Amino acid sequence: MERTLIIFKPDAVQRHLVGRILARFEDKGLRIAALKLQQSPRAQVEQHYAVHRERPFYRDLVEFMTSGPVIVAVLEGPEAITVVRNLLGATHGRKAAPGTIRGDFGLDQQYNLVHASDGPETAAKEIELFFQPHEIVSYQRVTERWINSGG
Ligand code: 3AN
Repeated sequence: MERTLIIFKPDAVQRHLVGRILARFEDKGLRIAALKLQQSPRAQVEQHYAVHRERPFYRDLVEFMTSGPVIVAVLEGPEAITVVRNLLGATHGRKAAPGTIRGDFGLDQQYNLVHASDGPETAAKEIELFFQPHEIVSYQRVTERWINSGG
C-alpha cells in the first residue's frame, strides 16, 4: 500500500470540478485517507514548490496556489503514486492524453487542476507538510477484497 498527496488546485475548485475528479480516483479503487478544504498559507506553498524556486514560473505558481481555497487529500492504494500520476496525465493540459484528468478537463500548463506526489520520498514529505498524523484515517472498506486481490 502506498499513500500519495493530491491537491485540487484553485482552478479545480473555481470550475466546480472537484466532485467529478474525486469520483475518478474513487472509481479507480483508491481509498480516501484524508480530505480537507483550506486557504493555504504562502509559506506552506513556498515549501511545497521549493524545487521550482529558481524556475521563471515560481512566483506565478505561488500566487496561483494561494489565490483561493484548495482541497488537499491523501489517497491510498497499491502503487498509488504512479496510479494517480497516470490518471492525471501530462503536466500541460493540451499535451495530456484524452481520457486522463488533465487531458479531459484542461488546456493550460499552470491551471492543470490537480497536483500529485511524484515519488515515495516526496509523498511522505508532502503528506507531513499538509496533514497532522491524526487527520489521516486508516480503515478497511467492505469492498476491499473486490478491489485488490493482492496481485
Ligand atoms: P506536475 O504538476 O505535473 O508534477 P511540475 O512539478 O513540473 O508538474 O510543475 C509544478 C506546477 O508548476 C505544475 N502543476 C504547473 O501548475 C506549474 N508549471 C510547471 N511548468 C510550468 C510552466 N512552464 N509555466 C507555468 N507553470 C508551470
